[in-house]
Amino acid sequence: MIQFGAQANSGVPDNAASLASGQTPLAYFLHSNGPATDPVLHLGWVLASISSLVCVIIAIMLVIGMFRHRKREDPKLLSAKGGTSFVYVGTAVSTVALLGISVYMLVVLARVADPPSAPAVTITVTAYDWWWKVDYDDGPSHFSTANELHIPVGEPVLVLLKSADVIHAFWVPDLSGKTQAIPGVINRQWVQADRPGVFRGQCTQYCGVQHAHMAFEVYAQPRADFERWMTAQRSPASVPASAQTVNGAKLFEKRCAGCHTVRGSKSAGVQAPDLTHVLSRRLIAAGTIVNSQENLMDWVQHVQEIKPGTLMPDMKLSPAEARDLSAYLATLS
Ligand code: HEC
Ligand SMILES: [Cu+2]
Repeated sequence: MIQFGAQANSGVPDNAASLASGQTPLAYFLHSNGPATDPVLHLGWVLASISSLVCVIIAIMLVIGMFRHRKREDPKLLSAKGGTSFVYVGTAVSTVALLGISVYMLVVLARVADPPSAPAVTITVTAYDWWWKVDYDDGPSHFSTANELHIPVGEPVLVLLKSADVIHAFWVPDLSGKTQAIPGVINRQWVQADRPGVFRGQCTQYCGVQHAHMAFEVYAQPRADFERWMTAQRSPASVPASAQTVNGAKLFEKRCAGCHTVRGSKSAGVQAPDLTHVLSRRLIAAGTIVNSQENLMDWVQHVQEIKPGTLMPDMKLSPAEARDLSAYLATLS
């Protein structure tokens, strides 16, 4: 059966293994690895410190008040006069503090609203129940992948966010703020990574039964590696050569092409992840399982056990069909 959280396959940055599927993305929400999240993280710490300080001051005053009043029964203490100056000072201090915090928050908002310079890459991300379509480039060099964003390290990247069905939200705690993907609207969110690595993202707007299994990964790579990845993804799938892969391709056209595309073949479905280079992905089904030859076939035949309710049906295959299809999928690297 499926191995949840198994080790990564090859060709991915170093810390990929430590981010094996199944690990909670929210464990990273107090980390920042880029300029789109640094100011927000600092703001969070400043607000948390101020709130803690206020709690401590109130607690101390409460304790002092309790003991002072208990000792003396001086009617003057209870008169309004002694308290009013304190109320004035208290109001003035909190007004100044709250105004200061508001200004600081507006400054932070302005700093994270737009990238500091023109984006180096623009990626269109479309949220589906329950996976992410990721489109690079317009025109002839266009290609599409799923649940995986690759970006060059140290460069601002613009993400245009769309939704194909309901409202979802895009969030990579390490790299970006949270932005909703709304049907009929194109929202903008920028991401930038200061160091190479794999950063987990997650849908953060409840969108139906498999919302929890709607994760993705951002691969921040040095420019040269990023370019290599782009070039590999742009190429169409290799043409099946052996009898078995030819049979597998035919089966794919018959059973899978209504939903899936493999560029370079006749399969051109648009309702599901593009499978042209499915083997190049570390995880499948929006972070649900690790990608491997065995898991792929397990997925195809037992989808509804692995991700119940998802919009792909269990595919009933004879053992011979499964072998042919598996051989064909193995060519989609
Ligand atoms: C009715 C439409 C439909 C059909 C038919 C279909 N699929 Fe899918 N498939 C989907 C959808 C939708 C997803 C995304 C599921 C998710 O992640 O929740 C998916 C996901 C996948 C994935 C995971 C891709 C990734 O990167 O996460 C693979 C592999 C896959 N399908 C293979 C197949 C194969 C092989 C066939 C034919 C035997 C097939 N599918 C038939 C709709 C379909
Ligand atoms: Cu969701």
